[in-house]
Amino acid sequence: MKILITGFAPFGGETINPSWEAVSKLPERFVTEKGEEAVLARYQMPVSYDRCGRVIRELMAKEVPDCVVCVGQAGGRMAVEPELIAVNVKDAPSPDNDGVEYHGEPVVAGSPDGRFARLPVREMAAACKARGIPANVSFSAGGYVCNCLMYQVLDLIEREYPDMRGGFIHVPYECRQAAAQMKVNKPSLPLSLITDGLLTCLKVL
Ligand code: PCA
Repeated sequence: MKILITGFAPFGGETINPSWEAVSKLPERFVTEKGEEAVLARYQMPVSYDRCGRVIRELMAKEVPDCVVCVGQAGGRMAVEPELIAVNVKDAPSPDNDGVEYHGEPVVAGSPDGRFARLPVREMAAACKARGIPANVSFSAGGYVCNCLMYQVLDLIEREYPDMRGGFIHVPYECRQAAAQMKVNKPSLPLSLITDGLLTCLKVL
């Protein structure tokens, strides 16, 4: 099984993004719970509403994976969170890394309001918890670039790659980020645990 996995570049004044830190530390090959050999193709995504869709479309065409798993930082969350659904809206108070803001525009005009992940999100969260890693199924990926990317992956799968699976996992700050922001008491997990959580999710595939 080939898995295309992405993490994001840093944004919002951070110098690291735990999604990319963790994705880049995942082993390139591993065996899933079902005993299947899995190989990863890893890429960093730009924090850009307008560019992320083009980049993922090119990567999906180039790699033709069995499964696409995109990962992003959700500062303030406390657990590894597979996302259940992406919504067809771009809406966030902050600009992306290109300085672009959206306030209510659709991700893909004319497409459905929401698209469900094509990943075993409940099994992923349960497998993490069984290993002692905080995890939950999340019911909202937000309205910023992560949701925008997730929606486009699922829209592409629906239209062009019916046999592909795909979805999104949000991860909390890692401890280095929380240490740098101690004034605001943000929750965080050690990078090793975030990486282990992602691998645990992937092994459920
Ligand atoms: N998190 C942001 C975008 C990039 C990232 O890592 C989000 O949750 O939308």
